[in-house]
Amino acid sequence: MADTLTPVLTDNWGDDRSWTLESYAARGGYEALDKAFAMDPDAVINEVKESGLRGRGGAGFPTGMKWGFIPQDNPKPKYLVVNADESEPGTCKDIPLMMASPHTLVEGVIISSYAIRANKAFIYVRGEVLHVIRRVQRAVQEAYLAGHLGKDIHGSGFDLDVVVHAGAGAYICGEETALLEGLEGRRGQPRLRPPFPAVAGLYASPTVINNVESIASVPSIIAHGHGWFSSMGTEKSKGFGIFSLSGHVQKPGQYEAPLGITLRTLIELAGGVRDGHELKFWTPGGSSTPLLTAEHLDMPLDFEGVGAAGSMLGTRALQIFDDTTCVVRATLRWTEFYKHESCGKCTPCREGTWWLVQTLTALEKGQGSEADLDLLLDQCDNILGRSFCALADGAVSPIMSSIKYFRDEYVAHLTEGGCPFDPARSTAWA
Ligand code: L3W
Repeated sequence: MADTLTPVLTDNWGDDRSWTLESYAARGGYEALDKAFAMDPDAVINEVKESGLRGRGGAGFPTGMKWGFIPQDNPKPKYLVVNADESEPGTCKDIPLMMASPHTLVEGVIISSYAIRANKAFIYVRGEVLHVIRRVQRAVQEAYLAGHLGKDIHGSGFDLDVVVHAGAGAYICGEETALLEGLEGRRGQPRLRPPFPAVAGLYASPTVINNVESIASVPSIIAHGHGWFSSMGTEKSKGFGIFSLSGHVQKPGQYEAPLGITLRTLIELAGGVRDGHELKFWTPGGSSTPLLTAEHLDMPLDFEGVGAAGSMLGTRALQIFDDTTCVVRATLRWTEFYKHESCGKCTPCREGTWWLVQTLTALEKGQGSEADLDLLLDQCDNILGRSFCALADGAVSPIMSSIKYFRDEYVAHLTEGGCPFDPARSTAWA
């Protein structure tokens, strides 16, 4: 069983003071950087392209291809921005990674900036997690003092400055263009795309924005070669990823494994579902990815496998719910989150998420009729694909999928005039 895990990013998490430069260097930290500096920047981009690494922030866009979009004939400065605004409900991989091994991220930032010829990089960290911001800042400071950042790094002639930026605690700033607005000092609201940030991003300059885990994967790819990385995973979803199991499993936590592993295996590794209970539903990549059920336990957790089941791999935030959970109540909780976090820029999302909460609240209380279920689906239909960014698409995901798989449970709320789950037994009521 143990060999189903592939600890690379998580390998040093148990080390004594793993977050220090001393500890990171003792394991060969910053050696991949010299290997990268010995290569032409385009060769580094090519190595990442060949590895098959796809964005680990949810969308799975090919990382090397994104780097290749940066127009090198554009005289403007180029920027690298790390999206460390992890806020998707259930997603808990980037924050532990930055806490346990911030230097993996910093080394990845330097190699990635070198590849795209950026001399300034920003790490945009979610505002609420002060302890993480301090830890990353400290690692950046250590890297400067050791000559891994600043002018003429390792005698390569390459200069890089890194700024750790604290967000102000808005979920929307995980959306890349809203993040850029925030970084430029404006209210975090998404921009129209195209132009994509690769062409006109931060200060209208070519900008690569990647998730923490994507950037942190780069040093290992450079150190071991693209063939090593692409030998793991599946045909179109290469490599490994951090799967975060939360909720009703015996041992919640981060499990690093090749893409394509199944939830059945991961739940076994996590000690199983709580004693005496069974899996009822789960999210493959946080609450923005449609819910799945026990019938999907053996589906490969890669971009294609989860997509074929009508959901998305997303951030691999596997939230596990057992048979004590009321799916209607869980869905209402998520919907309230999206309503609260809607930035208000576009009407379908601003007004739509409000209406979703009204309709769902009534249904959860057992008020109304079955026609309200169809009204709810109609509201979803009027939001899906009609909003400015993916936030509202995410908001309708748990609703549409929970009705698809658990319509009977919604109806039971109506016929019983309230939640059929015993509040004392259901952790969803806590
Ligand atoms: C240049 C083109 N660049 C696409 C780039 C684009 C972006 C990346 C992916 O949303 C998803 C969302 C969440 N030229 C390009 C191009 N790009 N075409 O590729 O773009 P896209 O639009 O496919 O996705 P996105 O806007 O990055 C991300 C889902 O991930 N998600 C994420 C949740 C996590 C958080 C959080 O915790 N902060 O938000 C979970 O499933 O719903 O669908 O870089 O520029 N022609």
